[in-house]
Amino acid sequence: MVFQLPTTVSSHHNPVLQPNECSSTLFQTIAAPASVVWALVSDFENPQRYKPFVRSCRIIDGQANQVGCLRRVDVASGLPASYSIERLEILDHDQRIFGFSIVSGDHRLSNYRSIMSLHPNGGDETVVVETCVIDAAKANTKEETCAFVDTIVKLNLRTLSRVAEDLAGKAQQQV
Ligand code: A8S
Repeated sequence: MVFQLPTTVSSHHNPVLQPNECSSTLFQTIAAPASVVWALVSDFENPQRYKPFVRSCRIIDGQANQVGCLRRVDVASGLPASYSIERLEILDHDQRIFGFSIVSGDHRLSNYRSIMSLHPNGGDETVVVETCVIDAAKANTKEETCAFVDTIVKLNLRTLSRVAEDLAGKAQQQV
């Protein structure tokens, strides 16, 4: 089935870019209901549930899962960074839209922000769309920065798919 992005979210996935910014939009189809996928995506306090590089996470400012709160994410060793401070920007439970930005850390990603939207796609299938925008000014080249971010986001989405499908399968067995 060809997926048509609803107009209600199209502006989130077609950002207007400054000359020093790059963006990418990735799609992932998941064989699990949107409610199951949303439970994972919207849990700002626990990105390690589906992000394979995240070692631990804790809320360091504000109330968990309230827009404006900050989390500290510690990542696995072997990566070019060890931690990242991130702000919850959008949490729309009705439209299933989630957004966060990276505000600091010991990495070279400058002004990174990401928006994910979830779309039920018939049956028990969900399409996840993630768009991230990043400032390439301070980092290496635009292409290198984008390729690095793309690799991580792709892996996150693939893991999200596996974890959500696992959860959905287990829920079925209990019926
Ligand atoms: C996300 C997206 C990204 C996370 C990157 C791009 C990161 O957590 C990792 C390595 C880094 O060098 C930067 O959705 C940073 O989490 C895995 C620590 C921010």
